[in-house]
Amino acid sequence: MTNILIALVVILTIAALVQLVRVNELLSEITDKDTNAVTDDDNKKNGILFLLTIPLFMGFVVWQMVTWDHLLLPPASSIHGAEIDSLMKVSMTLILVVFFILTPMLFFFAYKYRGKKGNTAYFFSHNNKLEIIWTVVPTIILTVLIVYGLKTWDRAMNTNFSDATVIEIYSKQFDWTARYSGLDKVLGKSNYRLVKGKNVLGVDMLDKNSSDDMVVKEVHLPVNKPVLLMFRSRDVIHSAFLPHFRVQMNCVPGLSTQFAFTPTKTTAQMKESEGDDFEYVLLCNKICGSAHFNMQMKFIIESEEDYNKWISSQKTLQNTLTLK
Ligand SMILES: [Cu+2]
Repeated sequence: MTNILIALVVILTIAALVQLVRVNELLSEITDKDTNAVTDDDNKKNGILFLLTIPLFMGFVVWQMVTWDHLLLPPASSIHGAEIDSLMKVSMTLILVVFFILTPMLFFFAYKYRGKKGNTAYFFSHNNKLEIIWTVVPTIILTVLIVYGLKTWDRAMNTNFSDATVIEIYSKQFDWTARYSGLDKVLGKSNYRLVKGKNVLGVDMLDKNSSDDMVVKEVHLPVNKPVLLMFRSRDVIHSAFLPHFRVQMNCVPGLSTQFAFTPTKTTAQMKESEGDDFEYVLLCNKICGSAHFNMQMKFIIESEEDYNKWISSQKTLQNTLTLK
């Protein structure tokens, strides 16, 4: 029923528009005037509308920035994240300065140089000085930004993780599972063919590195210690996203990807500044299916002492898979 009503409204609107055009044509025949001709008066009205757009539009932009500022992420909780934040700040400042100068100019010129009978445009074919300025200035600014961006990217992706805690992050529709590499810091081999019963990650228990691995549903990490996350996917492409640490990496079936970073603030510290219900969370940032929105896992950053207490209370795979 609703669809029929919508179709009816669309048809009637089109019919009304056609009739309006027809009326316009008849009018111009009766009065012998071209009703479509643009007059000075029309140009002036449009020019004033352009002028009014400047305070209204710019005011709306500023209002949005102030009103929705609290929805932005808090400052990064990782070493490389702070550098990414600085890069973002520099880029946004440049963009906003240019935006706030150029946009009012655009609308003001539309008003100032509006059409007027008898007005002709000033003609010049070439200006070397202008061309040099609008080529050289953006080139320098963009080169600086790109080199700065590449260096930040390089430092974020090429960290020293030789003494990092190694954790596998395993994704499937629609949840995450983590596997700690245990005392040997080496993850046991795995194969999707071995996924069966309790062995949800398909860990190869014949590999000697597997026995001390620990499978958990909540990741704990010591603060200020590097961690290396190794991603795997069982079914489709997922994207591991840890917004507070500025970490994101695709999880691709059949391909191993990784990301190393160092958390700098504990969950308790974040609760102090962001409120009691704050939690670090790992989200999926690739629309991977119907329950994609609910694909998340808690990350807890704590003191080394608390972390050691927690990790020593976890069961190894040797205990959970082989004893039964
Ligand atoms: Cu997903």
